[in-house]
Amino acid sequence: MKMTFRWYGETDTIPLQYIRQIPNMSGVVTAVYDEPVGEVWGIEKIERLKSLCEAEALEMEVIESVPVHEDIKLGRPTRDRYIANYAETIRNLGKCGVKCICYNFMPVFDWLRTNLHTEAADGSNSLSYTHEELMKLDPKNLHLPGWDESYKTDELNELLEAYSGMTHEQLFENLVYFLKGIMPACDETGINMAIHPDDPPWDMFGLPRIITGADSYDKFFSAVPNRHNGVTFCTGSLGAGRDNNLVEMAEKYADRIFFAHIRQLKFKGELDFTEAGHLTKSGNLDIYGVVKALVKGGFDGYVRPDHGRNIWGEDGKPGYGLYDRALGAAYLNGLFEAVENELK
Ligand code: DNO
Repeated sequence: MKMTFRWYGETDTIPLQYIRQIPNMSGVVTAVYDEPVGEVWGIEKIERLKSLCEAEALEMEVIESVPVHEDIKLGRPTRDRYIANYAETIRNLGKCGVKCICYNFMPVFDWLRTNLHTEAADGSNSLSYTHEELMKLDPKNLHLPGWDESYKTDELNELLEAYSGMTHEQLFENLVYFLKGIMPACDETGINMAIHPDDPPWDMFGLPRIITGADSYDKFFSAVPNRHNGVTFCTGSLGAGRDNNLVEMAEKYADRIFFAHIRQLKFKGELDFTEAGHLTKSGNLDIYGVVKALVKGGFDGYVRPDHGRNIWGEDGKPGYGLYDRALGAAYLNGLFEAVENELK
C-alpha cells in the first residue's frame, strides 16, 4: 500500500512540507480546483500541481476528484461532449503520471452532514449526522454545513426538477454509459477509476443513490468488468449503512479497491452517527479488521486517513485538519506493518 494525504492545493492552509514530515507519506491526493465542472484539465495546471508536490518529495498519483458533470448523471444529450472532455482529462492526467482517479456519482450533493463541530467529552470536535435534522431541511433552499453552495438557488431548483422521477436503475444506466465512454482512455493511460460510495449510503431528498454496499458493487463490476473500473473503499461512508459488513467487503473486493479512505464512526441512532478518531476502540467500525482483510485480499492500492477531528486547538477545514489525520496515518501505518508482517 501507499500512504497518502489529501491536500486541497495552493489554498490549503496545511503546507506540503508538514505533510511530508508525517512518517511513510508517499504523496498527496489533490485536484485542479479552478476549472469549471465538465471542462478539460489542461496539462499546464496539472504539471504545476505536480511540481509543487515534487518539490517536497511527494508524489501526485491520485486525484480526488475529477467531478462528473450533472448532465452525465442525468443522461442529457449534452453528456457525450462532457464524457469526451472527461476522457481528455484522463489522458492529460496520464501524461503527468497520475495512476488513480477518485470520483462519485451522487446526484447534486456530495457528502452530507448536519453538524461540522460536534463536541466530544474530551474537547475535540468532529462531523456528525442526524437524520431527523436533515429531513427538516428544504432541499430547494439549502444552506448545508460544509457544502460549497456552488449552485445558485434557481439553478439548484432546476437541477432538482430535472432529477424528479429518476429511478435508481436510470441513474445506474447513466453511470454505465459514462464508464463505457471513458474506459478506452483508461486502457490507454493505465489509469484506474475508483468510484466513491454515496455518503451516507441512502437516498437523499428523493434523489437516488446507487453505490451503497456489496450488492451495488456486484452489479457495478458485472456491468463494467474492465479492470480499470474499481472503487474507493470509504469505511465511513459504507459503514454508516449498518447492513454493510466492511470486513467481508474489504477482503472480497480487495483487488478492485484502488484507494481506501479509512475513518471511524460512532453510531448514535439508527441512521445517526458522529465521526471519531481512527482507532478501532474509538467507535463502531472494526478498523483493524478492515486493514487485515485488505491485506489478506491482496490489496495493493493507495490509502489515506479520512476525516479527522479538530484537536489541540486546531480549527481546520472540517474533517481535513492536520493533527488528527496525521495521528490516523500513524495508526494506520502501524496496523498495516503489523498485519503485513503477520500474514507474510
Ligand atoms: C469527503 C470526501 C468526498 C469525496 C468525493 C469523491 O470528505 O470523501 O467529498 O472526495 O465524494 O468524489
